[in-house]
Amino acid sequence: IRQSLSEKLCNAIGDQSGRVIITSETKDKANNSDHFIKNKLHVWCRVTNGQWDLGYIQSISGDVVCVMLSNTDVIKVSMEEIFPANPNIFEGVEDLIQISYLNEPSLLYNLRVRFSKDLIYSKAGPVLIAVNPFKSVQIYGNQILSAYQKKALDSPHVYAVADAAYDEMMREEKNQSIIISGESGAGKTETAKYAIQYLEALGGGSFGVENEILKTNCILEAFGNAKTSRNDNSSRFGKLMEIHFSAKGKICGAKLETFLLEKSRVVQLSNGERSYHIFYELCAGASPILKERLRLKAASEYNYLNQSNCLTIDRIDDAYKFNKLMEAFNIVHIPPEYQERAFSLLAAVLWLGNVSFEVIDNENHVEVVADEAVTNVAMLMGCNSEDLMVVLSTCKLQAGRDCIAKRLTLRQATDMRDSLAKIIYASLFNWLVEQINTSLEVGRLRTGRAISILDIYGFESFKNNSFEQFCINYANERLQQHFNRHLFKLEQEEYEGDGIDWTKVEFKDNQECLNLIEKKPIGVVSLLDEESNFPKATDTTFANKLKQHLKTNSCFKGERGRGFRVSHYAGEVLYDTNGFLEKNRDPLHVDLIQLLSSCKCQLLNLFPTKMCHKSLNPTTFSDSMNQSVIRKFKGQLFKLMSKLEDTTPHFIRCIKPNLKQLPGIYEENHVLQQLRCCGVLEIVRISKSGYPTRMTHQELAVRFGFLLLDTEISQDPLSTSNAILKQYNLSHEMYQVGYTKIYLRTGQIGVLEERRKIVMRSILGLQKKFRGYQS
Ligand code: AD9
Ligand code: MG
Repeated sequence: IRQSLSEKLCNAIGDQSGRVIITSETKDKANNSDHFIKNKLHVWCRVTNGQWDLGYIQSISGDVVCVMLSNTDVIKVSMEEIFPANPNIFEGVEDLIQISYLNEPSLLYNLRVRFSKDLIYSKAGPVLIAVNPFKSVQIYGNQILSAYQKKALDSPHVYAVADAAYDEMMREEKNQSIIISGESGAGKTETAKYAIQYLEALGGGSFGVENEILKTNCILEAFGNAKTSRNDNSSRFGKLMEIHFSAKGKICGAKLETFLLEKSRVVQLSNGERSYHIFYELCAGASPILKERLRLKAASEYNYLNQSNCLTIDRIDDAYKFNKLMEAFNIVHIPPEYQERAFSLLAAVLWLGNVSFEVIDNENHVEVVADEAVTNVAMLMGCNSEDLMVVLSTCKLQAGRDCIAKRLTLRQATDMRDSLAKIIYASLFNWLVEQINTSLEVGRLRTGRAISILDIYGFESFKNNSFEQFCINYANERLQQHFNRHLFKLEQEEYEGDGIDWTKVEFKDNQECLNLIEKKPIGVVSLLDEESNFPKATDTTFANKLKQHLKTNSCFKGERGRGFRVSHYAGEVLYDTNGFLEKNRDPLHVDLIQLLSSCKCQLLNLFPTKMCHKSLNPTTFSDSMNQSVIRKFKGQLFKLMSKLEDTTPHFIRCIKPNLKQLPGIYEENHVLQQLRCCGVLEIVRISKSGYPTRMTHQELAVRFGFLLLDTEISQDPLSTSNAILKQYNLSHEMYQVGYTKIYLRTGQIGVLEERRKIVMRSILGLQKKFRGYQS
């Protein structure tokens, strides 16, 4: 059926790659409209609102095609707007490479058909596509999990990806990675959890840590996730979970690495967004005794939380989540007294936001209003409230040998207060990660076997985009390059290097955008650092520098004032440089450090950090050995990428079907944009025409060469391989012979193995007969 339909369509309208081609023959046929209409060619047709509809070609005149749509309307469109549609038997296939006519509407339709049946997973060659269902789907849990484990199920699933990674790790003794990407709200964090769930079930049983890994997620999400306008549970940090396995394949430990937490969220929120979940969970779920001890009020009483007109999330019970968090704390062995210290610090942060200032002179200098807010902060931090008030309203200046105190203006004092809140929160987050790591490290052995699961914050484009979005999108560009390198570049380079016939598949390279960001000496990162080191620089001078130096890069567009645009792989983003310099410098005021080290109990016990050992000479310095935030982040990303390069990657691409975060809605244009930016069509094309199995000539000869006659075994490996393939009667389109390897199309290794088995069986049969004859 497939062949006859193919021939029919190819003759008249399309080529295998999907773009409609009108050959002279088809033009002749077009003139003979009777014939054409009789054939009623089935096509996808782009209708006025940009959507695709199925229809039948009625006639063709020049470049204009008349198509009868499914609702019987007849429209005229240009050739550019139609693509051959696939016969029904290809509807909703598991792997997009099975689609006969590859084009965007066919891919979109195939995923839509699957999505409507709750088949949220599909394959695009080696990549798993996961379309977020935004509802609970009955495809997880022990039964399904064990079916994948027993290989009784093999349809596309995150479990199948985890299973393949595990098998490969055990077989090849090579570290693996599961790299999950997609825009904000596409489902990365959920997918990562299912992958971990599978590995926990597969590798459980010996060391006991396996139950802890998933539980740590609950803690990390409480402290590192928040509601944004894109996702009610948006990760505001990146994480790499490395799970270690013993030689027998049992989980023997895990290590968590996190990347750049969005600190600004603690003090500043956009309308409709929330701060970190933990604040609301604590306010809603703390017991009356704990509330009393923390002087805790309702979330609505705190300025840091009530500024955005959003205190709750639909269908989320913060108090219930708080109880779950307490359970998780116990599972990872955080002792109750430390739990309470952590809660005290959270309450201190909340009360800090309520600390207010009174202007006392014409120059806008302030003093702290001595109310319950400031006394509560001091009590919760374990410091003297007088000292706290001094630190929040003055700064010490070195004048020769003397140190004089200077009053702060309202703006400076507010910044100082917010800065303290951010330090406390970020340190608390880092401390938690340390606690989790200590707990997960039990039994960690250096076996060389590990699977790393990467879940970072997805690509973001808001109405207002600042330094945080810049960092998040930069990380996504790096990840996209890793994806491109493995799926397009390395694969094709291997074909070309080994001298096989190969028509290059073009893909959207994002090198130009990465150059814009990180090229030395002039890229956004280095210009940002340069300006950050220059005391007189402002966000406007920074924006001007960008415009002056980067205008030749095609991914850059300067805007009036402080804005600039970047064409990212996933779309264009307009950034506002307001706050870039300050956030990049991330100054840590000496007075704050001194205050923190004076705190009697909680803080110092919790954070024996490097910050206390630093020289106290300069009045401010940046976090972590004077490195700017972006430089440190860039360093982390480079380290991450080189770590991933040492693993065999398994890619999962999450797709967000609609912006409303609702089930059952499949917005074609939005899905298409995501499929385009990660090059799904091109991946399918490469996989379809590519050669996923490869063996060296030597390997081929050892496994399949036993049938060759001596005369056919040549010194030249190429000729030996050719002789073997001839013996096994493999058709020419199914393989290519390279200088060093033989390249086989999908499924061909199975054909070879099957033929080998038949030959082996008949040889054994002959031997038996021969022996019988002899005896
Ligand atoms: V972000 O970049 O951290 O802002 P993610 O991580 O890509 O984003 P997340 O995993 O948080 O998105 O998914 C968003 C929401 O989609 C979840 O809170 C779930 O409500 C929903 N979701 C995602 N995947 C699934 C799933 N497999 N089944 C059911 C899902 N719901
Ligand atoms: Mg996430």
